[in-house]
Amino acid sequence: MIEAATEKVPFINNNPRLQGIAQKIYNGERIDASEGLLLFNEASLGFVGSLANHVREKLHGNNTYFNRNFHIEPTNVCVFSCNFCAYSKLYAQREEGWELSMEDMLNIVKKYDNKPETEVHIVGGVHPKMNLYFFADLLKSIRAHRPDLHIKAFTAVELDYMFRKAKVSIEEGVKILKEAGLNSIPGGGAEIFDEEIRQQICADKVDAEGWLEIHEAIHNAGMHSNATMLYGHIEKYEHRIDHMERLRQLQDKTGGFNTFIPLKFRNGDNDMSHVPEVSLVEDLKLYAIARLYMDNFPHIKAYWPMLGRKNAQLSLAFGVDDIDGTIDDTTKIYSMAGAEEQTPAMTTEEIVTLIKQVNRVPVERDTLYNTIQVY
Ligand code: V47
Ligand code: SF4
Repeated sequence: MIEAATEKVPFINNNPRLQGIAQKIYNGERIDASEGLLLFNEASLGFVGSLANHVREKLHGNNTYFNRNFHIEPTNVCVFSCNFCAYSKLYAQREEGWELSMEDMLNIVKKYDNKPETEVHIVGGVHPKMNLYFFADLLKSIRAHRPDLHIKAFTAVELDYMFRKAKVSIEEGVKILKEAGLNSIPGGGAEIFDEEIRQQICADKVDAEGWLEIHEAIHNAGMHSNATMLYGHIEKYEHRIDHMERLRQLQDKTGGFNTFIPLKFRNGDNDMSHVPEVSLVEDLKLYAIARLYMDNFPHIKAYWPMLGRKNAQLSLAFGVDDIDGTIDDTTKIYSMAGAEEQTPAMTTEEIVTLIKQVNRVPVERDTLYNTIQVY
C-alpha cells in the first residue's frame, strides 16, 4: 500500500469529486470502484497523469526498470480460438504453425550461454500433445544447463489445461513444476474477467475464477506472478475497473503479484479486425488510472513491443515505471497482430538511452526487482 501522508493536494480541478479523489491520492488512501469509473468518464489525461506521476515518484522516484530476458515460444498450435489472437493455429492446421522440440528449445537457451540475460520467458499456444511432464522435463533441463536463470513460464491458461489433462489438482501441478525449476509465472491469459465480454472474445479458455485460483496457488507456493489486462476492444470502462478490482483483492490476500501490465488490443489479422484500436490518449489514461487504482501493485509495466518505443517512453510520465526487457526478437504474439514492433529487439544501450531521454534513471533489475545495475 502507498504510505499515508497529510500533504494538501494543490488545487487542480474545479469538479469537487475529482478534487476529492486527488486529495485521497495525496493522502495515500485507496480509491473505490465508483471513483475509478469517474476517472475514466470525466477526468482529463493531464489530471490522471499528474496524479499517477505523483504516485509513481513516491514509490520509485525516477527509477525505471528493465530486465534482460529472452523468450521461448514452444508452439503456436492451440486448442483454443480466442477471437483477438492472430498467432495461433488449430491442431488440424498445425503444419502452418510451429512446434519446437525439447532440443530446439534447449538450443535457444544455449544461444545465451555466457550472456548477461537473467530471465527466460516461456509462453505459447496450448498444444494438446505437449503435456505437464514434457514441460516439467523442459524446466529440469534448462535448470540443469543454467542454474542461475530465472524461469518465468506458462500462463494460467496453459497451466489450467496441463493440470486438467494430467488429472492433477492445481496445488499438485504447481508443486511438480516448482520442483522441476519454475520460478514464477507471467501475467497472460487474464484478458478481461467479466463473463459476458469473455464469452465474446475468448469463450473456451479458463474463466476469471480459474485464472485467479491458479495465481493464488502460485503465490501460496511462494512464487510470484504478473497480471495483464487486454483492453481497448469491446469492453467498457466498468469492465476494466471490475478486472482491476478482482486483481487488487487477490493482491490484498497474497501480495504475490509483482507487476500489472495493460496490453493494448491490436486488430491486425484476427477475427476482431473490424474493432478499431483505441488512441494513444486512451492508452496513457489507462496506464495512469491503473497506477492510481492498483495501489497494492508495486509496478506498472508498459510492454514496448506492443506499444512501440516512443509511446512506451511517453508512458513513463503516466504512472509506468517498468518497460520490460531487451527481448531480443524472440516473441511473435504482437508482431503477428500488427504491433508497432515487427522484430522487437532493443539492446541495453537503446533501452538506457530511451529512459535517459526523458530524465529518468534506468535500473536493470532481475525478475523479482532486485537491482542489478543503475545506469
Ligand atoms: O494473454 C494476444 C495478448 C497475451 C493480442 O508477464 C494480444 O511479464 C493485443 O501476457 N492484441 C500474452 N494483445 C502476452 C503476455 C505478456 C507479455 C509480456 C510480458 C508478460 C509478463 C506477459 O498477449 C495474451 C493476450 O492478452 N494478446 N493477442 C492482440 N491481438
Ligand atoms: Fe491460444 Fe493464447 Fe491465442 Fe488464445 S491467445 S488462441 S489461448 S495462443
